[in-house]
Amino acid sequence: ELQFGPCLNAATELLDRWVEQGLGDRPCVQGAGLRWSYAELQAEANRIANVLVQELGVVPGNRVLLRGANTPQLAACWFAVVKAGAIAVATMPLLRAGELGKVIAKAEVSHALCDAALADELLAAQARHPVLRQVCLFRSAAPDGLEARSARQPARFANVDTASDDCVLIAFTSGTTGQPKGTMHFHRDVLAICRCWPPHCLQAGASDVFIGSPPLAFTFGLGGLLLFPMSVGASTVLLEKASPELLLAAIVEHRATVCFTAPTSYRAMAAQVAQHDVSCLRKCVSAGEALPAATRALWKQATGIELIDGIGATELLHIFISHTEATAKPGATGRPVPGYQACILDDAGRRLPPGQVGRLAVKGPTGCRYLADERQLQYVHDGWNLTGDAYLVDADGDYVYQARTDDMIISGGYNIAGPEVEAALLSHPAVAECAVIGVPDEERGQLVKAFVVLREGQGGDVKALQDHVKATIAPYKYPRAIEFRASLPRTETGKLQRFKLREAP
Ligand code: 3UK
Repeated sequence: ELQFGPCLNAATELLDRWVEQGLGDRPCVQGAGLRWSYAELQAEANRIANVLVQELGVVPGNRVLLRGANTPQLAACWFAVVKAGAIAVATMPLLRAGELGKVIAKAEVSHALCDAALADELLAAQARHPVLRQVCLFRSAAPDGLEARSARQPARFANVDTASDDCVLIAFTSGTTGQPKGTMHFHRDVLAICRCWPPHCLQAGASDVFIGSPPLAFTFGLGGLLLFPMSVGASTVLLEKASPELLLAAIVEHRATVCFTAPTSYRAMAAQVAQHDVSCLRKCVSAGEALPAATRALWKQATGIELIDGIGATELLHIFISHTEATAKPGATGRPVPGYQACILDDAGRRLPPGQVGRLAVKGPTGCRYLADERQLQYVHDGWNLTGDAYLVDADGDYVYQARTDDMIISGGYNIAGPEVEAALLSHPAVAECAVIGVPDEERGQLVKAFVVLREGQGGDVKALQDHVKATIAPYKYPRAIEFRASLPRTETGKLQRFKLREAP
């Protein structure tokens, strides 16, 4: 007898289900001056899906590029693409024409839905990549804009009957080094991440209000600010701009209960939180880069809340190793999330015992499929994904982050993890932000160098900072060079761009 995989469309599960159950009036998504219920988001997504299929000629499997700040309209476009059985190709708002062109070429993008405010760079990319046939602008008053087109379409749409292992999303890695890599995710992956980490760490319900800074183009934001809230019938606040100041004000304004942002944003918010009533917050999630113990302590002191740290990756869609609040331990990321396995390997691929630093490998329901073959062959073996991170497992079985594998510093024969030196520096009261890299050195091979942003009103005393590091971690790790800066280069996702500091003269 022939066996067929189950048919399912992620939009049916996450969006239409609530309306069918008679819960369509519940608040779903707000932002950009709009407040939509589940039924309203469904109607918008259905109209846009009709535009895609009837007017723009999208067929199942087409790659549709999405570009815009976090808004309810962008969320509606995302669901419209999913409903139409097409593949969303999410792009970060700050990408320029050159970078967008690479995405268009690598993912073979045929259509795009783009916020009118961000049209220029995309149209410039389209001029050089005619494979992109159709660009339709949203949040636009133009007669051929998405709003004018969708207003003519019915609010009903029969979701394309996709299979659970049809591709639904191509996400590009943020690329802290080198070229962005495209990774494919299936309908079932989108649902799997809602069933693995959130029930374990958030225990969210319909009354929760989610908020945060990561763009929906970054899978940290897609999960935390759209999929996770919708999987439990909660509501979400999408912010077009989410600097620490704006995020803090929005938490208070919307009485948000669950917050997603990066460690640097928690540090900046902690410094200002005293003037705000954030007693509404129930869960605060940190990801994107390592959470230093000093940042955990800072946030706890300022708000009483224990941060939930989790490591995720574009390749695996969302968080795969994390603590719960109850098991949080300063300096450790945590344990594999239910559904995932992890281990530490040496360079030859052999498992290492606890205490030894090696390469992190992860296996789970959302394993990686790169668009590029070489990458797949190099980084994925038997369903085990090499994340590019150096980790160790401590005596309690907790996974402890060291550095990106390419960021390990070798100085005077010692392996030194820059983030460990950063964590030590951050525990000094004068330090607001810092980055530690290895710079070429004739005598030691590499020299540990720190770039430090001082807290307001603090003077830069190199010797005092060096002594503080020597007293906090093994003295040989102390930064022999310290340079003070007004700010540090970061990606849109809050990650330090250490390569920019290495390249700088
Ligand atoms: C680093 C962390 C230590 C780590 C992401 C949550 O960051 C995400 O995806 P990216 O593809 O980068 C992945 C890399 O970022 N990293 C992320 N979180 C942590 N390092 N502690 C952490 N808590 O090097 C990892 O390999 O941009 C994060 C959910 C979804 C995501 N895509």
